Amino acid sequence: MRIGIVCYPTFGGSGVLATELGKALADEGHEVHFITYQQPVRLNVFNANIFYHEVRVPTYPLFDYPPYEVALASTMVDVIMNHDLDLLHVHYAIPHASAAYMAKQIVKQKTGRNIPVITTLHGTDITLVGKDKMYEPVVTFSINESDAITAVSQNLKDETFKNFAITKDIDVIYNFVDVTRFNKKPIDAFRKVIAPHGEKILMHASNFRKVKRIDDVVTIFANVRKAMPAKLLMVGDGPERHAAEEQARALGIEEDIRFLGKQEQMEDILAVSDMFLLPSEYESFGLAALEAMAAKAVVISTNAGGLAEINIQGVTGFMANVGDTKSMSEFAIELLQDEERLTKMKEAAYQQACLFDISKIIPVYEKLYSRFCRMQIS
Ligand code: GMT
Repeated sequence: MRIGIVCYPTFGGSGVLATELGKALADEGHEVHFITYQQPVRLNVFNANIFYHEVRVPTYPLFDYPPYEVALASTMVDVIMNHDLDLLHVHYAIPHASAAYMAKQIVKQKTGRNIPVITTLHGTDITLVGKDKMYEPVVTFSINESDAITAVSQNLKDETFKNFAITKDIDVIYNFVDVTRFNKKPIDAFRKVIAPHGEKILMHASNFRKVKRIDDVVTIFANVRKAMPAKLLMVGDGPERHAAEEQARALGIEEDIRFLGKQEQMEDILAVSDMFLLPSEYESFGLAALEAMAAKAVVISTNAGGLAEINIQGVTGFMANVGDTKSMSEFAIELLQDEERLTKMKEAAYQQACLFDISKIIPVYEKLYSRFCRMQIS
């Protein structure tokens, strides 16, 4: 098939997932066309089946707000027509689903072809931004106009029905991870630099937005650090990073925390990590936690959103209510001090990640696509 993939090209989970999906589909022999405003960060391979189309947004002094959605829809039309796409798969509803609707109508008018549009909902497009009344009518309309809607967890499906007047069914297709990529041997030299005295290594990775509760990450680590020698790796960047650095200094633990910024080689960093902290206010799924589990790190998280669909209490890690840093710290300390249990839970985390292996999820997307193969002529 010839598949168009539209996503955010950044480090966020939706862009990562969409890029990994496109790469895997290309490996399966499909022709994949990425349509984004920048080369996606995980699109770091050469594959003859992968094409990249940059959305260029012409500016003009009149435009206080350059009309990205118009440029995106026009690029979609161009790619659909010139590369004879079979379908468009858009990730994150805003503004991708509405731009796809516009592109679909234009292609229909020009050629009579009805290009199928699949919209995958990822989380904040539904639970945070999409609900805003400045976006909601367009989000509801364009989701309903999609030929198929998928959500990355049961929780996100439920939230979508709760918050929007959706008239179609939503398929839950879980996010995935390539376990062979993440199940790597730790690089000894790297571990020694981070934890020269064999300290336990904890890690957090995100876009450092409010929803991630970065202050809770630092609080949990500070409690762990009081109980035992340990190091914390903070991967990613965003609005809450500065406050977290200040908090670390105020608590006197700045020497034990390394802020690594945005990183592409997540598998190398995860390979040296014992524990992954994700005390988010909400996660539709928590792809970063799944990647950590594939690298045999246990997960200490909240039980918000879809996290309970991947992190199993007492088996792959621990969960507590949002803001309950006391319980999360106690769980973390107890586990890090019990080597035998930690090893057992790391293995269980890996086994759980295997249930979400890329090899299990790609065929589900292919099956979904095949449902729309014959709806080309209206
Ligand atoms: O976590 C973020 O804020 C980024 C966001 C995104 O859209 O890139 O992540 C969302 O999609 C990921 C991939 O499906 C999920 O794993 C994350 O849980 C979800 N984030 C939230 O729901 C807050």
